[in-house]
Order: sequence, then C-alpha cells, then structure tokens
Amino acid sequence: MKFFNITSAALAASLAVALNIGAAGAQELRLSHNTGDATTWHKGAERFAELLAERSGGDVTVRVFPNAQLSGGDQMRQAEMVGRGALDLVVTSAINVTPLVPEMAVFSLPYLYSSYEQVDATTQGAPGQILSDILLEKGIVVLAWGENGFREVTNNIRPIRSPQDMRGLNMRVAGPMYIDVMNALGANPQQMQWGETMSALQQGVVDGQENPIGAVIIPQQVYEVQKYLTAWHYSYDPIFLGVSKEVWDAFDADKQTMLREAAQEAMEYQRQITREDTAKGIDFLREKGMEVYEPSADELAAFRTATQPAFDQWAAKVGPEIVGAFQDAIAATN
Ligand code: X2X
Repeated sequence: MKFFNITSAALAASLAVALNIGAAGAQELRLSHNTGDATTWHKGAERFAELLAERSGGDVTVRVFPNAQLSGGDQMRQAEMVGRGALDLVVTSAINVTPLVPEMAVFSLPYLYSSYEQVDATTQGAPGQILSDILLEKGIVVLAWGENGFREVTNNIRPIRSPQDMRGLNMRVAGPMYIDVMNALGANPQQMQWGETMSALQQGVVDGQENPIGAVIIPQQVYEVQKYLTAWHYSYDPIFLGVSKEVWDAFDADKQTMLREAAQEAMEYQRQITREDTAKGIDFLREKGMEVYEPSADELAAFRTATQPAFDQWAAKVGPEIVGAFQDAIAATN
C-alpha cells in the first residue's frame, strides 16, 4: 500500500514536470485577518493574492482566511503567531498588536490626527518605519500599510453629541487603550473579540461599539443592529500586511521584491476603496435608517479635551520619542 502511494506520487510529480503543470517548488502561503469576507481588509488581502499569483507565475499563492479562523477567533494572537512562524501572513490593525508591541498604540492616540494627509505623512513615511523596525524585532516583516480608518462611535441608547452623552453606556472596545479612553468619557468599556461583537450588540450585552465606517461598519452591516452613529473621528487605526520573518528570509531577493511590490499595490488599492466607501458611507447609513450626528469643531474639541487623560497616559507608554516623531510629521503637513 505504502509502496503503491510512493510510486503514484512519484509518477504524478514526473508527469507534472513533463507537462509543465504546477511549477516545481510552488508554495501556498496562509494569510490570516480578523474581519469578515466583505470588508476592505479582505479585498486588499485578495488583491495581494491575485497580484502575487500572477507575477510569480503560480509559484507563490496565498490563501486568505477571514474572521481570525487561524487563531481560534483571537484577533490579538495573530501577530504573535506570525512572529514565531505559526502563520505566514497577516492583515491586521495596529490595535490588535498593542499587547505584543505597546508602541503600536501611537497611531490610535485620541485625536492625534485631523486629516488623511496627516495620516499618510506618518503611515507612509519615516514614523511608520519606526514601528516596522520594532515589529521586525518580533519576527514580523511589514510589507505595506493599509487603512482601517477613523473610528466612529455607534450605540442603541441615544445620540452622542457631547462627552456627557457617553456616561454609563456599555461599550465594546477592541483593545486596552480604548478601555482608558472610554473610562475617561465615563462609559463602561468591555474588551471583546470583533467576532463576538455583532451578537453582543444584537442581544444588548453591550449598548455600543466604535469602528471605521468604510472598512468595517458598512461591510459588516453594523447598521442592522445599531441606531445612532456619531462621526467623532476620535481615533485612527491603520492596518498592515505583514509576513513572518522566517518565511521572508527563505525567499530570494527577486521573490522578496515581488512580495513587497504586490503588498504595496494591494494596500494602496485597499486604502483607496476604504476612503471611497467612507466618503459615501454617511449617506448610505442614513438611508439604512441610522441617525448620524456630525459634531461641530467646538463639539469635537470637547471630546478631545475629555479624552486628553487617556492620550497622556498612552503617550507615556508609547514613549516621547515615537510620539514626538509622529507629532513632528503631522505638524509638517500644516
Ligand atoms: O475589532 C475591531 O474593532 C477591529 C475590527 O476594528 C479591529 O480589528 C481593531
């Protein structure tokens, strides 16, 4: 039986070579991300897979696994798994890496950014590279930065127009920094996996959540279970496409260039569709029956003041050098 299997495998291999079917050394990589298969995260990951398959002539293929399936539903564990080579590739947001690399919280400090221009000056420039360097020490090679987006708050209890309106709301949050931000606002934060959040909202386990409009709220149909949205732009969240250093080091220089270029093009596309979907998102959400509130500049300033203690606390954890590099790059855009 064994003999027969070996023989047929050997026969199949020589046939494949003779017929030029399936290149020798063809490699399938597994990519994990933690949102659903309708999100811009998923579309960006699929675009990367297409580009890579095309350019490598099928030598390197990528299978995309959504919903944190490969990490048992734990969105925070993906980065650590890529770092030790248990996953080949990951698309995840900065927030999910903060347990492994607290410095990643720099991007999402409350009201750090007030425009996409400021965002791009950091994620696509030298400040982003500082974080890529730290991730490399953890075994993760960042190939390109994409976008989750400015995170907006939704809930089922009341419209949020001022910090006072947040008091007493039970809020699902993604990561540790938001616990402090929500506490500063007088809400009751509860850290929860994204994969469990929709049912928690539906069942009223929590009153609200916060996520970006184009990348998550619309494609994951949060509007089906939430009544009120306030576009308070309180925290920005980038995503990145990363590869395990172990996998990366095994590729030759040509393949490495191929991977990096495919990732950069895919994440550029991902940022573009995320911004487009966000720009038309508020009209769409109103059509779907959500009550959307867009705060004035003064109202935004009140949210900024109220979240300042969490900014200070997390800026200290990130460290003044990194925060300073971000603030300088942001100031240079004005
Ligand atoms: O869990 C979330 O809220 C999400 C999808 O935005 C992240 O992965 C941080």
